[in-house]
Amino acid sequence: MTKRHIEISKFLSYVLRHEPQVIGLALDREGWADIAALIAGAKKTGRELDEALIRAIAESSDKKRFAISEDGLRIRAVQGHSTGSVAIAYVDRVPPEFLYHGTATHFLESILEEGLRPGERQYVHLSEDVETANAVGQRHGKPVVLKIEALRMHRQGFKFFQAENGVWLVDKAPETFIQI
Ligand code: HQG
Repeated sequence: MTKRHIEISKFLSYVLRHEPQVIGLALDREGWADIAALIAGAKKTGRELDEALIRAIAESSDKKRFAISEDGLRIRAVQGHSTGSVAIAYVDRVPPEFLYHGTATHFLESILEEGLRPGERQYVHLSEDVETANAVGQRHGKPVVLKIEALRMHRQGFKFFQAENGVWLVDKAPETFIQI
């Protein structure tokens, strides 16, 4: 990934997860955007993209953030959405006994009081390994990894989903299921 690739990857995350309207892009309920429309919209903001570049970024994305449709015409972010126009019909799955959530120490007090909330996004994001969670936490400050009793939550009726890239999603995680 070159610096330019990273910058474009962030731009793709922004329009495919959060603000498609800033480039006049339409996402369907499953989050798919027409690649030709994405290229045309990006051009209006001064970004010269092409199909090969978009494909290269999707394929080299460290977290496999994006998926390209089988016919090669559409692209979507596989998770991380905040836009209300997208409601991906994830299939619910039985989670492993524990999942991890990386956050920053300055959020701890509030999290231990009210549990994990999705914030701007549609879901709380969890990972299967501590390393990933730690990296996610670092984005916000001094990282701390929380251990979530996912299977116990599931047994009590919470639905868990897993995106194509392995990230686990849940509506919320009450404090009683959180260990530091
Ligand atoms: C925190 C990245 C106070 C939460 C990553 C987090 C991830 C609370 C922040 C994906 C809280 C929200 C998502 C509460 C939660 N009180 N703070 N009750 N409940 N929080 O960015 O999980 O690289 O929306 O702990 O890999 O950090 O973009 O969520 O610190 O999978 O592909 O509120 O984004 O993926 O922050 O990150 P975010 P996140 P990408």
